[in-house]
Amino acid sequence: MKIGIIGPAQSGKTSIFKVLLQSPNITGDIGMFKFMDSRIKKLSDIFSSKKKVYPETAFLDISSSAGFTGKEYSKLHEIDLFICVANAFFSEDPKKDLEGYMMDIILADLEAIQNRINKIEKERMKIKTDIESEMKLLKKCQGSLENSKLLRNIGLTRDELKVFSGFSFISLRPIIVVINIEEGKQEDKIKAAEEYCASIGARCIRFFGKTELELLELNPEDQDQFSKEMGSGYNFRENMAKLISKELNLITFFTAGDKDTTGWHLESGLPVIEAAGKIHSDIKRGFIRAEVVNYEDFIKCAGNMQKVREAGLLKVEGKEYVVKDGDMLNIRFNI
Ligand SMILES: Nc1nc2c(ncn2[C@@H]2O[C@H](COP(=O)(O)OP(=O)(O)OP(=O)(O)O)[C@@H](O)[C@H]2O)c(=O)[nH]1
Ligand SMILES: [Mg+2]
Repeated sequence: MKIGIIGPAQSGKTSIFKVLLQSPNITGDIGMFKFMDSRIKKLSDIFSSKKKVYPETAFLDISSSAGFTGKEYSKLHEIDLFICVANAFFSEDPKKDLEGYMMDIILADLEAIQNRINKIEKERMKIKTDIESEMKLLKKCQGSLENSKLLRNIGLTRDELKVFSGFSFISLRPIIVVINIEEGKQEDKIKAAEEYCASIGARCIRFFGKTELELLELNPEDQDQFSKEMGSGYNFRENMAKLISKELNLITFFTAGDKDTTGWHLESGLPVIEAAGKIHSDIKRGFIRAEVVNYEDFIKCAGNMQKVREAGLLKVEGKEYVVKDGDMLNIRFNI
């Protein structure tokens, strides 16, 4: 899984990259993002775990400020989700900037569609796949893009999406907009940008770029203090992690013990046998049963397994059980 940071020039892409990776001095354009999850810290305290392990994903700082040329565009194929940064600390009109940038995305996708249409028309005889239905779909998408609609908002079916699996259309991927702001500034402009995001179906989040960058140089306690000052609920990295999980349809399950507490990502809706496979292929192969308690129930029982059992909240499940967000798994296996 890969996430790419895009956005207009000087909007704060690299700043966000540094903050999300907690690396003020990072020089390259790729790094691993840890999905901060306060539940992991809590569990690790309860279990006196020696190590805390967060789910991770690769992040790319993409310098796309000059638009998307053919070569850059094809590189985007590997990106699962885009984070688009809007400058609201300096720009006169962040909403207009965003609209302009979305237009760049739409134009890049239109060009890719046009190229595919041209190719099909030129090589009609040589192409073995069902070109008529692909052509129909391409024309439908072309029309939507010409009406400034992002492809992800036009209700493509699962089968239609399959046809496009080999393409890089940017507007088909989820986009989270980060509005880079400074305290007490431009509230009306920020609101306008947020309303625009809602109108295109993109979730957005506020980011105090300058302050966050300064905080990066401080120690974790000072960072926590800042989060508290910003009011409950402001924790950029954790909120970002939640938004990304939502957009990518990921849940987090946990394994916890004295060695480590680990958070694992799993696609929502999958059975516990797949979760077992994430932990280790041997555990999947030798799966017998899973003992499951959800984090919320565990905490309600004061983190005491005995109480969890007495309250009947420890479930024994077979391999078909669909894992829920926050499930703590203890998988019995035999190989
Ligand atoms: N005042 C203020 N400055 C910021 C903020 N965020 C970023 N900057 C500054 O704006 C400049 C650009 O930030 P970057 O993070 O490098 O932006 P970028 O989008 O990566 O820029 P390019 O890669 O050149 O397109 C830097 O000098 C930052 O220090 C902010 O929230 N407030
Ligand atoms: Mg940059």
